[in-house]
Amino acid sequence: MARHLITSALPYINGIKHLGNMVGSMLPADVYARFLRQTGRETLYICATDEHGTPAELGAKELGLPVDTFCAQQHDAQKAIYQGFGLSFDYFGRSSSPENREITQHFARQLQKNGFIEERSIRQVYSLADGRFLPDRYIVGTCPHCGYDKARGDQCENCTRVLDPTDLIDARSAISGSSDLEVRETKHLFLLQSKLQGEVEAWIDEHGKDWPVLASSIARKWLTEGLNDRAITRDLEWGVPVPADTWPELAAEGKVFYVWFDAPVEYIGATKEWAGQDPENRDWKSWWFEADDVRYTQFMGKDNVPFHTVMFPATQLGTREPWKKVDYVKAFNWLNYYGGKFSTSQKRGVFTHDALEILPADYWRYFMMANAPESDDTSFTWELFSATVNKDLADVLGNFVNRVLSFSRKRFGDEVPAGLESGAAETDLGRQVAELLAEYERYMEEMQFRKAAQALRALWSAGNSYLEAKAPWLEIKTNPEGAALTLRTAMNLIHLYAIVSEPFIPASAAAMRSAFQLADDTATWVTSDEAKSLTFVPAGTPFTVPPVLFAKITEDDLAAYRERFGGGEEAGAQA
Ligand code: B3M
Ligand code: ZN
Repeated sequence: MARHLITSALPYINGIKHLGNMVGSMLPADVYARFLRQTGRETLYICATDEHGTPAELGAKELGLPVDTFCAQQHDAQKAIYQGFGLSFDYFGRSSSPENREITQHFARQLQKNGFIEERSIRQVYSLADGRFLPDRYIVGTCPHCGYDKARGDQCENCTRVLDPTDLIDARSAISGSSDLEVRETKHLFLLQSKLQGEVEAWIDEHGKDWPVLASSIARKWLTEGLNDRAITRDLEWGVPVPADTWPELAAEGKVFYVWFDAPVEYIGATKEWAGQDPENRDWKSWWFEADDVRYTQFMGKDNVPFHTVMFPATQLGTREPWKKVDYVKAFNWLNYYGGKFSTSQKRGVFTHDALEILPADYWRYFMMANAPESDDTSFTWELFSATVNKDLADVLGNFVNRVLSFSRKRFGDEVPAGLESGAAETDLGRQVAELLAEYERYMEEMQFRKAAQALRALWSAGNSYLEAKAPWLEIKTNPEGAALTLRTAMNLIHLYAIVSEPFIPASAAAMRSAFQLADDTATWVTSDEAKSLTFVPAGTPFTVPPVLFAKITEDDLAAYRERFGGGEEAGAQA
């Protein structure tokens, strides 16, 4: 059986991420990783902070901190938030680690040895006001392709095109705002991607066949436009240094690798960091080198697709070593805020630390996955968020759990009641549950998360319909044994929900599961037999009634959130 390697795009170190970042990378990766583990697949989920490059230097500058201190603090802050969201990384590393430095330098040496790196003199933007070169994000201006006026020197976040700082129209320094710029000569390393174009094309032809359209179309667009040789070094303080054994002159000038050169390598670097914590039992290389038994799935927003489907594979191919390449690229569109963009720089939208301060992680996890921007951009609005929470989580699931357990305790005490043998209604319910579960599993297997969330919700609804039809609160008057059967069956559903809902709402799932003091409750998934018979939790099992699982969001809450974060009109006007 294949081992599963999962990575989600590495969040940049500068600043707390917003919900749009979360839903496009880490959260779906976590949901999938949890599902794979629960269904018995060996799984390694790796992520890390992406720490190099201009964003880190600019972020540190803003706070007046040395860049390494800044990164250490930001890493800890992000890590705590992801823990709060229940993200089940096997390891959350740092691209500034010695492991990543070593592997990145190894990659560069291999590429050099194989003739894919060349030293070139180039003309670079130099800011007289700032007394330095302005690579990548140190320079902003208007995108020559789409006209977006806040395009950065390395990429236009509006049209996702990769740019060169000299492409920008009306360029200015991001540090001082000065447009007193001139172009100067300096030497840099170039990755000769043009030489690898054919190989990358062949690789995508073979391996990209079953990728979602979003990923494969972006990859193809890039290839059609032609792979350009790209500078992979920068004049920055903070980064993986160019190794002196191979390029003494550039190393002496203090050049470092471009952040997008070392960031994907950190997937491997972080795996090595993980292994270093328990060297007897963990082998990083077996996941990455000649790892034919590994199925590797990447999660990312659409702006990151070119780097993962074209540039990094080109780098890997160019090493002429058997590094594991991605098998499946799950890409996401944008989650918008009222139709406008979430924006870190403009601090618009809901940020992950604020989200956790307001409500428990499961509310956000469920909402985001149920509305994941898979086939199109989707929008976060407070109205949709509260409607989803109130309906799906509070009414459909939470209310079912609470109603069943408290009613049963009131009428039959602290143990699951015995009552009649299952009848026709239970057989029907079992069949329906087994079908929905199979559907849910299929969508999860295919990483169709919105559909999976719908199937999960349908499973929860099936319980409600059963309960409404049997109406144990009436049944108890004329047929107490029948009511006991209904409640016992409903409690079995709760236990089943606890297991299968875990990928989406892990904390609530744990609360539901621990309601039952079952002697041997180690099952990680539900078999179809268990789903059909709904007798896994036997009569006599002690149970407790957990506190309300999901509180409803009131009109007052809603007003307060709109006030605090800005509602529709304001965001729409800015968009
Ligand atoms: N840090 C870009 C981003 O946060 C970048 C991803 C790196 S993945 C190797 O959008
Ligand atoms: Zn553009």
